Amino acid sequence: MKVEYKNPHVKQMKEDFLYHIGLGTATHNLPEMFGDVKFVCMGGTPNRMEFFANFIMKEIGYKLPPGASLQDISRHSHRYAMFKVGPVLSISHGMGVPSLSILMHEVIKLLAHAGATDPVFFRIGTSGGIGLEGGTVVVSRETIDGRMRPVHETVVLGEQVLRPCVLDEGVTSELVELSESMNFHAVAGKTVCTHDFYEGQGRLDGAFCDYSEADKLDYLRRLNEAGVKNIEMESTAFAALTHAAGVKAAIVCVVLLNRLKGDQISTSKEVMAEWQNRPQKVVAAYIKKHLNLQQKKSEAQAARQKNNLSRFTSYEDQSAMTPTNSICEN
Ligand code: R2B
Ligand code: URA
Repeated sequence: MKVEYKNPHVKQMKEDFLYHIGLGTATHNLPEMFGDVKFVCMGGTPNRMEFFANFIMKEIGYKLPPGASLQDISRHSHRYAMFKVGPVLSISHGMGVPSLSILMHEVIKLLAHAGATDPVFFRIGTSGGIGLEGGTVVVSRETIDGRMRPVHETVVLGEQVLRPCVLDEGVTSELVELSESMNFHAVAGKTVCTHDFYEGQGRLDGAFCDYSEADKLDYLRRLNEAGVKNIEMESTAFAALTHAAGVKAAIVCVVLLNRLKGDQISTSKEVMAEWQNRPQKVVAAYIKKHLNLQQKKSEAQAARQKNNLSRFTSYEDQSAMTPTNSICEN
C-alpha cells in the first residue's frame, strides 16, 4: 500500500517544501530519490544515524559507486541528518516529542510524495532502565506517557488532542525473537515517554527538584510494577504518528543505566558506543531477513515466469503436432 498523508489541504497545494529536511516537490525528484524506501530507521543523533547508515550498508552488501561516500541528504536544513542506503533511510530525530513530531510530518509526506509502499519505521534509541542494567536492550511492546496513559498528547488550535499509541505487533514479535539470539541481554515490555530528562523522569540531579528521593523511588517502583522496562523521550509520538499515518512501526532502545540505582550517566565513551550499536544490530537483522525473503520471492517469481514461458513454448510446439485446442494452463 502507498503511504498517504491524510491532509486534504496538502493535496490542493501546487508544491510542498519540507522545510526541516530541506527537500521539496518542486526542487527534487522525490519519486526517483525515495520511491524505493522500505525501512525508515530513526534515532536521536546525526552521528549515530550516520554510523547506522554505514553499518547497514555493510550488512546488506550495498555498494556505492567507486570514489563515492554517503552524504547527508538534509545537510542544508541544519536540523536533521538523513542518509539513504538502497531501501533504507537513516534519519536523526533530535531529542524529545516536538522534534520527532516535526520530522514525522515531513517524512510521512516525503514518502507519500515519493510514492513509497509499505515502509516499516523503527526507532533505534537510548533510554534509562527500570530494574535493568546498562547494555540491556528493550523492545517496546507498548508505549505510555508519564501519567501511564497509552496516548500521545498534543494541543491543536488550543485544544488537547489525544492520539492512541500503537506499535506493530508482528514487527515487534520478530524483533523480540531476533534480539533473543544476540550476545547481549534483551527484554520486551512497556516504555514510558516523558517531556523532560530531569524532573520528567524523576531525577534528583536537575537544576530544580521539589520532591524527595523516596518520592522518586515510589514513582519508579510504580512504573516497574506496571511492567515498564525503560524511559525515554520520543516513543509515544513515534507510535501514535506512525499509526495515524497507517505505517508499521517498532521501537528498540538500549538501556544506559538502571534508574532504580541512580541518575547520572558516567559510563565510558567506548562502552557507550558498543551499547548504542546493540539496537542497530537487532534492526539490521530484521532488515537483512526481510530483504532476503524479498529476494527469494522475486527469484521464485522469475523462475515461475520462466517455467510458464517454456511450458507455453512447448505447448505451441506440441499443438503444431496435435490439433488439441482446449488445454488451459495457469
Ligand atoms: C533518549 O536519550 C535522549 C535524552 O538523553 C532522548 O532523546 C531519549 O529519548
Ligand atoms: N535517555 C533518557 O531519556 N533517559 C535516560 O535515563 C537515558 C537516556
